[in-house]
Amino acid sequence: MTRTFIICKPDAVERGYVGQILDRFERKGLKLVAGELRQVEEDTLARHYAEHVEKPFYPELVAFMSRSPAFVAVLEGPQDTYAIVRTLMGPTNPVDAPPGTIRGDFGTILTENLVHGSDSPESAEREIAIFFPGLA
Ligand code: 3AN
Repeated sequence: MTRTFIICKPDAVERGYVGQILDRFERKGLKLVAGELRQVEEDTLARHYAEHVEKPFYPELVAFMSRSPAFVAVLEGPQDTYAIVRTLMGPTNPVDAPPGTIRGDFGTILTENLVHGSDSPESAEREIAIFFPGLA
């Protein structure tokens, strides 16, 4: 089995889409192995988004991600779970996200794009260790 890390971001919680987002992953055949509604603090975001800390959009990203609780979770599937999740999410920019994907169906804004999913097995391992150290 392989695991990946997801975040239903504050916009998804505020708009009431967490259930529908999890439903898509579960219908696909992925299993929820951990999950919690959690206020994500700035120092945790700096670790999670280490590759973006110097980017011009980082302050806006942190302000958004910490404005209200997010639903953080770990999903499990037989193989390539991170890639399956990324396919269901759609591209980062909702402008490019096709209908049928989470971002394509629910999103219009680049920063407020509803969901995060680890972008590789290595990222999944690193991010699970940050958010669910007991699972690592
Ligand atoms: P993804 O979430 O698709 O893996 P990343 O890791 O490149 O995308 O970006 C992390 C988050 O940062 C995105 N989900 C989005 O909210 C925000 N972001 C990425 N690029 C930009 C950008 N050019 N302008 C504003 N926000 C951005």
